[in-house]
Amino acid sequence: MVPVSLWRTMIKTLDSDQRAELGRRLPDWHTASSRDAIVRTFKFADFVEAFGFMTQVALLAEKMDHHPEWSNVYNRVEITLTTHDCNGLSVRDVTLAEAIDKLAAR
Ligand code: HBI
Repeated sequence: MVPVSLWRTMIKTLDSDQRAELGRRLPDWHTASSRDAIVRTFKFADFVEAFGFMTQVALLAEKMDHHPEWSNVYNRVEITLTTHDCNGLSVRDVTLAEAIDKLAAR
């Protein structure tokens, strides 16, 4: 068993091959301008739809132990993903972004 303190330091930022793949794997996301992160804005019919989506993402994030930075204004939800444990984009962000895309497509 790897201790949790060590596990957290084992996560690495994406390499250049993985970054080159981002456009294909996550076409609806863009990279943030000021930091190593990805961003997507979701728009829903109304606040209840937006908040329902956020509730689903929150449960998923807790299950994955990987959490979004986000903001909500009425029917819009902006999600930023980055990994604090490695101070940049990691596979955890890509995995969570793909799972969020699936939720949004339902
Ligand atoms: N969420 N976005 C994000 N980045 C992290 O590094 C992270 C997280 N959720 C939990 C988590 N790390 C744990 O590994 C601890 O660092 C709390």
